[in-house]
Amino acid sequence: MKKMLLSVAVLLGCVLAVPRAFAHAVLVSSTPAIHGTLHGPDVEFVLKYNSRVDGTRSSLTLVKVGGASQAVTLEKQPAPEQLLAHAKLGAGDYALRWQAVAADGHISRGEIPFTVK
Ligand SMILES: [Cu+2]
Repeated sequence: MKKMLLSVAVLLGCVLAVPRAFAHAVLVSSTPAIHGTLHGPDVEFVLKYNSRVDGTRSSLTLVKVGGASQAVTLEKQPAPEQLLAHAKLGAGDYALRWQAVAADGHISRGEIPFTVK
């Protein structure tokens, strides 16, 4: 309950403090899609948000299911609302954990489970 109140407060703070165009980042679409499949070994990650994200302060972590996790280096942003990275991956199940810093300074996080064939 306390945690829920806190997120409501954070959300409210965001809505009240900044114009709508600069709200914190919500993932709109991604490659891979959630529970999507990619063909390896060369894979591309593209994350699209509803608002600008700071590519220098955002981060991606790749977790192999039943294996290790590794940081993924973000490349030059193709657009202000997008994050881009590449990796070489063997077949298996993975999760891409993202942390995005929006223009209002708010951090949002999420996870994209996907499979490499
Ligand atoms: Cu925000």
